[in-house]
Amino acid sequence: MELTKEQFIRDFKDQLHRDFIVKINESTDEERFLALAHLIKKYISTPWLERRHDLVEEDVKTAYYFSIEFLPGRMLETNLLNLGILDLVEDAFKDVDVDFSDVVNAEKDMALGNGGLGRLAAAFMDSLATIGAPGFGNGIRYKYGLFKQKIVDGYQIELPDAWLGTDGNVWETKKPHSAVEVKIYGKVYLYPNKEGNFEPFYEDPTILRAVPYDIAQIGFQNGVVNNLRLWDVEIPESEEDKYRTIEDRRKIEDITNILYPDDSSYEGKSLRLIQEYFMVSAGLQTIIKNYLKTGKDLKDIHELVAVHINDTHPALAVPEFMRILMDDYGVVWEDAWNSTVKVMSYTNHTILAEALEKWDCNLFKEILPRIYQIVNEIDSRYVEEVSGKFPGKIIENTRIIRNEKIHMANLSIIGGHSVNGVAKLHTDLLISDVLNDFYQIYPEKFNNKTNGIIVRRWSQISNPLMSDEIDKLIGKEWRSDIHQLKNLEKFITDEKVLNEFYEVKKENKKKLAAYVKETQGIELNPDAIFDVQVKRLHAYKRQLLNLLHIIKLYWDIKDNPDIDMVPRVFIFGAKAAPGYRFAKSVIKLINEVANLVNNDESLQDKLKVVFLPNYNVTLAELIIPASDVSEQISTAGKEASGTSNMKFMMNGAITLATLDGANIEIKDAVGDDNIVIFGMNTDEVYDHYEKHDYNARKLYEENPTINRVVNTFIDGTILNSQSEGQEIYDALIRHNDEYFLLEDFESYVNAQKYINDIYRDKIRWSQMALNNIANSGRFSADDTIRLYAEEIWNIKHN
Ligand code: GL7
Repeated sequence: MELTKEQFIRDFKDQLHRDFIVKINESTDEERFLALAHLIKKYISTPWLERRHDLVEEDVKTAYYFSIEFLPGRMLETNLLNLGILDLVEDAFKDVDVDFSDVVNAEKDMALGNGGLGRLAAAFMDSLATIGAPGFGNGIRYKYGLFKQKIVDGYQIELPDAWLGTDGNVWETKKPHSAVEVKIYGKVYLYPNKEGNFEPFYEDPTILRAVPYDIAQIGFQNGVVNNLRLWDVEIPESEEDKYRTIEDRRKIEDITNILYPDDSSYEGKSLRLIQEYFMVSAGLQTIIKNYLKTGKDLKDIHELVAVHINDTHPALAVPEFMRILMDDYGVVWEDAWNSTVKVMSYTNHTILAEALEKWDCNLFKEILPRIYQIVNEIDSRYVEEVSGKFPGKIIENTRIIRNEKIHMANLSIIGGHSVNGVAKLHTDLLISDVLNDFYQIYPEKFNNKTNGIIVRRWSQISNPLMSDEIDKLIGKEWRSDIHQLKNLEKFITDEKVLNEFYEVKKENKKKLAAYVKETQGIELNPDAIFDVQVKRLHAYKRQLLNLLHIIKLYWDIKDNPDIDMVPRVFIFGAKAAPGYRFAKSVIKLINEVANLVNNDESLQDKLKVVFLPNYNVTLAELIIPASDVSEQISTAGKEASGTSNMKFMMNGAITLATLDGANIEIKDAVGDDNIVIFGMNTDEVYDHYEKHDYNARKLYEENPTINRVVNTFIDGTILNSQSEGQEIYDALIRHNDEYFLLEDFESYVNAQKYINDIYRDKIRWSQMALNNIANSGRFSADDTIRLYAEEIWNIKHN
């Protein structure tokens, strides 16, 4: 946008005066942040306001991304960058003597998501606006975001994240006039009407008022502003009499109170099902109303509307869309179904069995009586359609209702025209294994869309030093055209350049070290290798394998204090789902091993272990630029894609990885010499499953290193963690090590030795790092979303 620094300073002062009746030099950082955010909203209000009107008026097909999670983190810098005024504002703040980073830090992290899945949804919002595509988000305005993690005595403690405070979210705008009603519970009777259709009659339903809050999604320097709509629940005025006690009211308010804190697993809680229906129903009602403003026939709605089901949580979009078309607008089943399938598309984000949503029929019927009828009908019609054409077993396996459960993935696949996985390997596994039965029926529905990241956030915003260095070498165009990063390859043998990148990394390490010193009191040596594993804590992600290796190093140094190794700092950040016992035990043990190692002077600082509490997007922005090694060590076949792996590579960290998820594509991008791969591949893992021949105890008994490392958990070396140590020992030895840590252990140790060796060769290491940066452009979410736009939604973009 066109704006001079002087004008901005005037606008900003005005805003501060008006909002807080305060002069700039007397204002607090929070006031400055809020005023700046208000000013940004003012700057974008016109394009934001016009966006939907324009789309409706010009009959432009629009995609709606339905997701139960959106995890944007902080939005101030991204918004300024996308408006094209980040530098200008930083500069202006210097002129008026305000520390810009303090203002940035006054913003709370918007954490309406658990991890990769939610972060991806937020990234796609940015990318949709950036490629100028008409794509809007639809989700829930949780009062409490993902819990805040504190570590007390080594244990995870969860604290509520009351991110809205008393004044709400500064980026949002409440739209009460766009509220809609959503019905749950009660009984539904169907009466035949004159046209021979059935009309539902609701007896004693609970009526909810869904109120939207809109958040602008600003495209990167292109004048486009899309919308993310988050729904909050209220009690409708007409129903007030029913809710006299605080407790009664709370039952309703609870619906949008909390984000379920489970990542890659789910609990069959009725409140969650209500959340899913609530956001889906409110979103679809609004979409259909908007569509009708075009004056077109409802049976052609698929020509102007695409709805994306991000994982199965919004899968109720299929029967709800049917319900609205039939019950509210009188469309006949066949036409409604024809549109529904063309409108809906679905992304699968995991193959873990425990994450596949299945709702108990009785619970489902009680909460969503009308939707239950429709799902039943979809199921019977599906069986009718495919019977005789496919073996009975395949039909049985793909039905929506089976064993008194509603299978949400099946509903999403049958009710949509597209199913995609999130990395090549993941999609291959869906096709060949997890969803193979469906693949036989609908091969044309399957496609891959490898995840991507907002490269701008993970370079320009979180790593300004590296970004400036890149500018010096290849100019600034890469900031808007990420594929130009490839031009960095020219410098791959330029020792001066390599040294400069090395120094940039070191500066970022010092910054992180200062944070660690301040918050944890642990001193880190910036010349050590910063070896980082930050992600949700999950057995399949194998933080425990990392810890086994740390314990091995501990014993190596104890045995041989003169051991020649590059000092190593292991950094962890990880939240565990509050009910996930094993994960919490791993956190406790990481912290106790950290205590052991960091307080043992005989290790002479060769080894340090840091667990950084409350890992979130904001912390990631500090950690990732400071990382040398990116740990992506999941059991092959388990991590659908991963996205932090992409963020690390683009910041010049070397990926230490199994051949899992998008790691494989990172390897393709950088070449075998610029990544360190270890462990079993997916075929080898599957082979064990088939043959049932894995024997962890044998490895434990026969390999003296493994034996010693595993025994460390139970022999009293690690203090204050007897029961957790025993639990881990049991998981590995008595329960046969479900994720094959012991089988991959040696290969991992060797890979780590290799890392140690190449790190000594500063030039070689820096070449690897630069190669990673140069080839990271292909993981831009802008490109990913372009493929969604073209191949799934059929919407236009720039
Ligand atoms: C996830 C996958 O585990 C992760 O590998 C992937 O990158 C992400 C986005 O596609 O989706 N699936 C899932 O259920 N969660 C994820 O983060 C919570």
